[in-house]
Order: sequence, then structure tokens, then C-alpha cells
Amino acid sequence: MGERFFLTTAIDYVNGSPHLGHAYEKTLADALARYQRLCGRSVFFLSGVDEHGQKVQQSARALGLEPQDFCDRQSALFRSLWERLDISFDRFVRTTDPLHKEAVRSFLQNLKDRDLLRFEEHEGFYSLRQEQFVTEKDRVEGRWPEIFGEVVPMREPNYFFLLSRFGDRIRSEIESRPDWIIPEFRRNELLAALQRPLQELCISRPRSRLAWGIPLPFDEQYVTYVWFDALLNYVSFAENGDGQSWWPADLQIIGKDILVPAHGVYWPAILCALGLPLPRRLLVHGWWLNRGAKMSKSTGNAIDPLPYLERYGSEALRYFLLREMTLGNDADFSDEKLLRRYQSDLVNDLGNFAHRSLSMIARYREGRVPGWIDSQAGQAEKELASAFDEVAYRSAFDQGDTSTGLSVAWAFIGQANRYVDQAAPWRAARSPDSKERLDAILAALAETLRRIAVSIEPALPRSSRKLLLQLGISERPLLSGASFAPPRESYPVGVPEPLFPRIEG
Ligand code: MET
Repeated sequence: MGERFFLTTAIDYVNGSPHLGHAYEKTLADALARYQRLCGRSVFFLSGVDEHGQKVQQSARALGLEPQDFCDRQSALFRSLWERLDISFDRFVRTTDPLHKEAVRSFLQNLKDRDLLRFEEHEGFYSLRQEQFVTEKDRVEGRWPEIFGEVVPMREPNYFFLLSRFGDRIRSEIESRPDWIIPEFRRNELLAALQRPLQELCISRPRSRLAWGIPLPFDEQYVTYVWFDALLNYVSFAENGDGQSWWPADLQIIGKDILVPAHGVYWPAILCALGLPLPRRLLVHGWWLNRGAKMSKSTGNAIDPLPYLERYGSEALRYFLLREMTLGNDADFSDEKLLRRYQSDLVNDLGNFAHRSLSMIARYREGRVPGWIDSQAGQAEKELASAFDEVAYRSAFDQGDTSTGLSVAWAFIGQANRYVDQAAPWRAARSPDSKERLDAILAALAETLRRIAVSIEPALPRSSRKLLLQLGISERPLLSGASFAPPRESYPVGVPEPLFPRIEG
């Protein structure tokens, strides 16, 4: 087994339907998981859903369902959508899994035994939407920020995790890790938030008010606060069939709305309290906007990925999301942009190159790629051989920057298409003395197609596989094999079939 790589995504609340934003995060994680596999690492990709809390309980009630039945139904919806998008997770988290519940209870007991929990009456305000206590300090210009939804006064005894004890520790941990958060401006945002003194974190909810949660092991009158329960999924599910924990994660992928405080403050503090290491890196992505506005269940403007999946196919939707979003920023989704990317990048650049290469091999050499002879390579072939900037490709994907990584792959595809135009195999085919020249061109084309197939794998796994199979390759691709090394023996290729059908706008 080679080097290991453990990556996680946020786990989505099941009280809504999966929208494009969820689909993006899972696709981003998938592309990075596939990239790591392409580098030869053994990867554990963890993703799933968050099933407890008030909102889930309310949504279930509204439909007249038991929360568990509602969760079963919703989880299946998320899972099957991820399967359609070819999300290659290794384990699918559901926080109602008995294994997770037991793990959460034992973590809580551990904190209790170590005097890191305090029981006290708290009087203050409660945000129904965020399911947490808020304080006067959270008001902005005298008003509660919109993300809190309705805020009501509340007085209630609860268990508090002594978060404030860990403030200095997490601040210095984060300060000592300059690359901990991608992109960097988010790290500054977190460090600024950590300048303020931390409030203790209420980790319980009385059962009288909320029944749907994990009961505290030492007081069955209370259930666990949903965020505390959810964050622990990353360690409770960190086992990947080998009996060992893969924690710490090499990469945790989350949206910008759950860095402060959930993953940037609570999570490191919980890990410190449990004596566990921090994740190696956090990647914080922006949002897909619908005509400039955040997609959300409450505003009813969420974009459903399904119609796009149906119209363009999973490959095109994946490609679009990975290519169009500049890492860390927000991006605007539109049907026109998707169509444009589809036509230009997939149909014209990639599809066309694959099709013309394979059909010329079929037409001129009856589907056999001529064996490569070094001495036949001219300047054009040498340039083509070095046209893939693997260093730039790797450094982009290592940073989670799929958009730059794919633009490197597409620069290569562009160069490959220009090579065909310049080498003009059709001309060589007409002249009987150009047999060797034509052999060299066709061998270079097949080899270029193979290298392209390898480089697109993280974003376009199906197309990559189709192309490799057409080239007679059934092994799992590796990036170490992406350099120019055409076989010296002739070999047969499959009949070309279009990868991306034309779609009328
Ligand atoms: N369920 C949360 C959300 O959707 C994420 C939890 S990640 C531990 O925002």
C-alpha cells in the first residue's frame, strides 16, 4: 500500500433536497479524491448526511413521518444523486448509525470524566434556525443577523463544553500552520474571529424540547447538540475497513458558511479536548449563486442539479462545476454558461480531438496504431511530447484548485488540436512517400489521446475510461504514466464513438 490520503466533506442536513451547492462540494471532493488515486495514493473518501436536530424533526413532522423514516428516505435521495454524479466515496456517513451514536456518547463521557463539561442554567436568546444560543454581541446594528432566523428569549439549564479553555491553544496551533486553510483569506477571517474571547459551547438540548438527537450518556433527559454530534462524524467514521483509524484527515472540504465557528473553532477545540490531532488542511469553498443570490431552501431559489444531469449528463455537469468556480470565491450559475462550456470545451476541444484521432487511425491504418520509431519524430512531435505541463497540473490539484488544473489539461488539448491541423495527416495520406510520416503522426495522436485521458480523469472519469478502453487500456490510470512514451509495437484501437453529443441551445 502506498501513501495514504484521507479526505472528508461536510455532511448535509437531510431536511431539504440536495441542490447544486451540495453537488459542487461533493464533486470537488470527488475530483480531489480521484486526483490522489491518480497519484498512486490509497485514498479514503468520507462523505454523507447529517440527520439529527430540530429542523429534521420538524420536516419529518410536517410530512407526518417518524424522523427515522424521513431520514431513511432523504438519505437515499442524497446518496443516489451522488451515485449518479459518480462520487466515489468509500464510506457514506449517516449520523443515525448506531456506531456513530455510541462513539458520540463515549466522547461525551470522556469530556465529562475530565471535567470539561459544566451544567448550568443559561438565560439568553436562542436562534431557532441555527439551533443555538446567541448573545447580544451577535446583534448587528441592533438586529439579529438573518442567518439566525427567528430569535427567542430562552432560559434553560444545559451542559456546556468549556470551549474557552482551548482558545489560546487553537489560536497558536492555527498560527503555526500557515497553509492550514485554503484559500488564505479565510484563515485571516478565522484568526480575526479567534481574537475575541470564546464563549462556552452549549452541547445539550432538553429532550422536552427536542427528542431527535443522541441522548447524553450521563443524563438521558438531554440530547446532544446537533453540531457537536455532526462534527464527530469525521472521527467516528474514520475507519476504512482495515480496523484502523485514518484520522487525522489530510483534507477537510467545507463551505465558507461553516468555517467560523464550526470547523475553525469548535472542531479544533473538541479535538484538542479529546487529545486528537487537528486535520492537516481545510479547504473552504464559496457558493454557487443563482443570479447573484445565495441558494437556500428558505428563499426557494435552490437549483436542482437533476434536470442538468439529465440534459447534459454527469460528466458535463461535473466538468462545468469544477472548471467554472474559482476556488474559494462564489460563482454564478447559468444554463447559458453550462451550454457554452459544453459546446466549446467538451464537444469541440476534447470530443473533436478524440474523434478525429481515432477515426484517422481507423481510416488510414485499419484501426491499428503504428509502432513508434524515435527517429521519425520531428520538431512538432517533440513539442507535443512536452505540451502537458504536469508540474502546473499537479500543483493546482495539490491545492484543490480544479479550475486551474483543468485549464492546464485544456491547454494541452488545445495544443493537440493545433498539432493535427499543422501535421495534416490527410495530406501525408495522399502521398505514397509519406508513409513513415503518417505512421509517426498517428502514433503521436494515439499517445496524446492516452495522456489526455489520464489528465481528465479527476473531472471526467467516464470519458477517461471510455477513451482508455478505446485505446485498449483497461488498467487504472496513473499520473506517473502521463508522460509521452508511445509503444514501439503496433496495437489495435476501438471504433470511435462520440463522447459528447451535440446539444442545441
Ligand atoms: N450539516 C451541516 C450543514 O449542512 C454540516 C455539518 S458538517 C460536520 O451545514
